[in-house]
Amino acid sequence: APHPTPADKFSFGLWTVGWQARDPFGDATRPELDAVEAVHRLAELGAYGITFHDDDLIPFGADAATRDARLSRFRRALDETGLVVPMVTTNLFTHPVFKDGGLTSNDRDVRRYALRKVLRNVDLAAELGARTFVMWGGREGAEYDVAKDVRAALDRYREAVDLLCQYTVDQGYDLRFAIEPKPNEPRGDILLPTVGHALAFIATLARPELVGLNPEVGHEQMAGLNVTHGIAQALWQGKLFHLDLNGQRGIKYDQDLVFGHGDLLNAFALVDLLENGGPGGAPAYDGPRHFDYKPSRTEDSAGVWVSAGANMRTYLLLKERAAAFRADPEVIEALAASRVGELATPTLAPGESHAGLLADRSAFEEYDVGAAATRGFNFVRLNQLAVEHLLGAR
Ligand code: 3MF
Ligand code: MG
Ligand code: MG
Ligand code: MG
Repeated sequence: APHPTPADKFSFGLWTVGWQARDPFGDATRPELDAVEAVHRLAELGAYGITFHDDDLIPFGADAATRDARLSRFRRALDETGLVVPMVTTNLFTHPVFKDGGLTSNDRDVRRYALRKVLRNVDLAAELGARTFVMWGGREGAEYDVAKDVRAALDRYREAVDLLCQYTVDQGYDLRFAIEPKPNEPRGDILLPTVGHALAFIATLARPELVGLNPEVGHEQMAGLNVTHGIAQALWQGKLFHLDLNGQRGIKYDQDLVFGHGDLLNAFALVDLLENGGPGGAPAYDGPRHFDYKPSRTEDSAGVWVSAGANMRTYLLLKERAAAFRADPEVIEALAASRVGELATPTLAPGESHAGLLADRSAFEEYDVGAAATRGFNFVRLNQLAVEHLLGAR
């Protein structure tokens, strides 16, 4: 089986392997993980990057001496291993002060405090060389429709993102923001719940070019949506700045399973899109392959590293399988029989206007609707070939 190397650009959140498995019904099942150990272990497994929330690395409210000590130990581990920090994010959800959100809390003082917390972390992100700053607004939402003015909340969200963009421009930082949509959990309803909502929001910003998306596989699936379609649209709009790979089985609580341990066929299509979906079959995305999963509560500390390795292994196996699928002459023939490539041909002829279309009798008056309606598209055969490649049967 393929072995991960830094060239594969795999990265992990410090909060993923560091999750102690505390859930709403039970206590932690694992001891705390030292960030320095996380860096070394991930490097040994072949990862290239580590990401974090401010509070993952520096305890909330830590004094300056503690902050400096934590940061210098972490930097030393990065230097020793060559691991990089491609992305940084802010925790605006754990502390009780954020119980009604950070950037969109009804309480204006909380909003000002939240913005200061983000700005401080933007400085740290730039200092560590991160290129992407993720914003997941887990507490930006509501349980009660009458308790949140959604239009005012979106005004405040936009005000915050516009300020952050202005700040990075004024500081000369080489940093872009990536909004991470999620439909619910921990709030009953979260603002910007899906890729589509976030894309529409970004279009209203002062500097839309500085803001894109960090879609998470499980989050779109929690909304019953096809994440591969969502990511394809983000790519189409030039907005796939980063992504969170993991697994989710259906519309239920946020499972954060290992990538591929949810909808495997959809994961296959996603890897195929990322790796082979660019012009001429080149990769469509060159950013970090970032995992945001949780080692299940049943696993001990050794199991954490087995599960971390499983994410990368599954990704590389899917990449191999997708390459074999694309190279198979029978698949090439089946794709043609399904006319998949024909969709790339513009519907109008070069330079043709509505007048040309209206004058084309073959398009309507003489079109054999009956014959076209009878013809099958052969999609099931094509999908079966994908399944057989995925199963290693071809
Ligand atoms: C929650 C998440 C978050 C975000 C993280 C990155 C705690 O469901 O997915 O993880 O990914 O905040 O910004
Ligand atoms: Mg998540
Ligand atoms: Mg999740
Ligand atoms: Mg996530």
